[in-house]
Amino acid sequence: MKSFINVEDLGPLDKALAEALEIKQDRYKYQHLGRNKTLLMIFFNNSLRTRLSTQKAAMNLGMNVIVLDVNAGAWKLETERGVIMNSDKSEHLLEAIPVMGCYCDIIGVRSFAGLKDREYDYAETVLQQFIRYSGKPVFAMETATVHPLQAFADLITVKEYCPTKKAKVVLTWAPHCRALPQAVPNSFAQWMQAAPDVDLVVTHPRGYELDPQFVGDARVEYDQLKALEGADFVYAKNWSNPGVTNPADYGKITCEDMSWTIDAAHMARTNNGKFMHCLPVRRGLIVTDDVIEGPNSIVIPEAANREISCSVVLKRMLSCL
Ligand code: AN0
Ligand code: CP
Repeated sequence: MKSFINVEDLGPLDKALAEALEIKQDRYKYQHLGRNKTLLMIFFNNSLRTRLSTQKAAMNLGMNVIVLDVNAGAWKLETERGVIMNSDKSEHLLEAIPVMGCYCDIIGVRSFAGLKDREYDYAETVLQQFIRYSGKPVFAMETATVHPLQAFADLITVKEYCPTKKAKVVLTWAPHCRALPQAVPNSFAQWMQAAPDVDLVVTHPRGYELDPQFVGDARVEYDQLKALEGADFVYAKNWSNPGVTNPADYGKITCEDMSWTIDAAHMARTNNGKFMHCLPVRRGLIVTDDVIEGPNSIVIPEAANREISCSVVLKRMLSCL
């Protein structure tokens, strides 16, 4: 595997899931693969889970790890071409990327959407430059439009908690005080649509329609309470307006309706449903304390599976070096 961005990069999902469970049984089984191999993790944005789980997965595989926080100690990077570099940005990404590629075997990139220019974000401009100019396999650690390590961990979690029957999974928008990217819901929708035995229903306020390239023909139900009926899993997430129905709204907060916050009354509609969120989560906006602390909240095992999803991805990449 040369890059990991979309669900197709992983090939058949039942095989990937079997590999994930195998690694979970014995996470050091492939320790020999990473000997004298170096992972470079590049963060343009903050992280807790991705930073720790990716580093842990790499260490399980015997790799060396270098972490670069671009905004803390590195030269400020210019990402646009054709500009006169007389601002505070000392170095251009187009030199920085091949230099970084010299020091490692695999690169992970975290670079969120700017939420100003839909075309620029949805072209995955920064990630594509890493793929093109680093000369190394590259994986997304949440980029402008995708968060595949999260979606893969989410799928592993759904399959662990509902291994036999077809699961009704509801992706629900919830309110937030800041404009957040669409990467998590995009990937979640894409992966659940591709997954075996998952019935995905998406619910959000009108105007928050996700990009069809990710959501496909998933059922969209604008009545949140109706969508939650009989759900086995409730996957809450805020996202800013994707600008699909109205391009001028891209990246904006166009709904602040607090009735979308997941509380006990929402969960009572479900089939004793499990509560999921990628974290970090803001209590009182996305979800109430009682729900996230309750017996049906599986946010911690979900986060733990980030180590497993990343182990599968790194193992696949190491096997192709
Ligand atoms: C990010 C987001 O919504 O994409 C990261 C989630 C994994 N969240 C925040 O910025 C709070
Ligand atoms: N879920 C997730 O990716 O969390 P971090 O932003 O903390 O890495």
